[in-house]
Amino acid sequence: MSAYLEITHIHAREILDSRGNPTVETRVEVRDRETGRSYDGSAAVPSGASTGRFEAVELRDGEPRYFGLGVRHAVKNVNEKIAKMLRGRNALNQTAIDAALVELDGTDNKANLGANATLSVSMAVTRACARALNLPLYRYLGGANARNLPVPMMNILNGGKHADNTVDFQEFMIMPVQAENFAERLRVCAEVYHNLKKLLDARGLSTGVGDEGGFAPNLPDAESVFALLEEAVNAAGYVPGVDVKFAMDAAASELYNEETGMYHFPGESRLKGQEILRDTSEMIDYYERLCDRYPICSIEDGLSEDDWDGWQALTKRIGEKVQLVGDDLFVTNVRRLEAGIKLNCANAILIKVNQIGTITEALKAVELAVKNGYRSVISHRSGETEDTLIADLAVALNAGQIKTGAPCRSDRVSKYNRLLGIEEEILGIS
Ligand code: 2PG
Ligand code: MG
Repeated sequence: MSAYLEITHIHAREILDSRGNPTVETRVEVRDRETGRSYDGSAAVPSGASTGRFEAVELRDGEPRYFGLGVRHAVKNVNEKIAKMLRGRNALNQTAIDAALVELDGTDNKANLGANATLSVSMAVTRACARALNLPLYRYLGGANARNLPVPMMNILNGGKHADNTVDFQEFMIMPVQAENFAERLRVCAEVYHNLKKLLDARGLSTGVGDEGGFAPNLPDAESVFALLEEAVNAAGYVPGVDVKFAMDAAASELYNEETGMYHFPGESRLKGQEILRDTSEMIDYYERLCDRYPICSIEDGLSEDDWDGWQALTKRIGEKVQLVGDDLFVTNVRRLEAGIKLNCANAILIKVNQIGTITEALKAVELAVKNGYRSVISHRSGETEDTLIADLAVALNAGQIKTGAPCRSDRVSKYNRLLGIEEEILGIS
């Protein structure tokens, strides 16, 4: 193995994500000092819509082009400040590279350089190293022990900020918990997805899709969604609760209103013709009822990102039976996760690399979670690119679960297809 992969060139550019908004793509070139050969790695950064308040800053230009969403400043930060600092450094020392990015930024939340700038470099450095060492990314990142293909947490019905329908909770997901390998898990999910489409069509409901490729019909509430999902699972020839379990992301910070201290359900209110509000304890009761009625094994962001007391109560009430995932609550941030662990809030963390801005910091969050018996779910953002790094990351960390949307739209399917390839490699059949 080469001891020194010298960073020789870094170049970023502005590209588009799956919603047609700008994002950063970076290419890093390294030179093996022993052989003199050069290698490169590129990476593109995703972008959220239901962004947590405590996430690292995604630097946007705020200029008229692209309605303020341009990323030319972030690109410039990569091409000038970051490139200058990292040229000559050893790309194999990911920890030192990422620490240097954090230091150069100098803020708590990457507000200076932008987490989109730092992450694109951090990811591209990882990729360049894997290429240079002729290793698949999951093997480079996870070593000899990387072996577990994740169970998809597949979002087949979109709501909240990811669609224009009346469904207030953001994501309704299926988990093929019985299928024996990844290819079979993917097949089960895709079959349920197609059956759901037929059911919607038969009822005259929309089969248009939301940002993550799941359908986005107008349905009145979570019960009606889960009832429909059960039908789709049955129609596909599987048994709900045995072959397929359900998961949801309430993205409750988006529903919470600080002035009223209540969770507002605008879509449900519209379809039911009366204002529907729930306070924290009503939300907890609601989840308990949903979990009693439907085979729900995981709830993400059931309460808002500031409601630590509520999270404690929710965890106490149903945490033994149900995976409770902190997304906006933890924002892939070790400090927030530490606080949550102390308070006994949630029992799992969603890992989104762009919430924190470097690979090393995301790995540290997973490490802390594992140490404390919290599970990790590796996740995409609602705005994605063709970059498939999270598929490799899920295998590298043996995380066991991945959230990367519906089997629809290449920005989502590319991750599933990458996992199919990884599975064959690991089984030695490619
Ligand atoms: C979430 C994500 C991804 P966004 O809330 O978990 O599904 O959505 O990227 O919009 O934050
Ligand atoms: Mg979420």
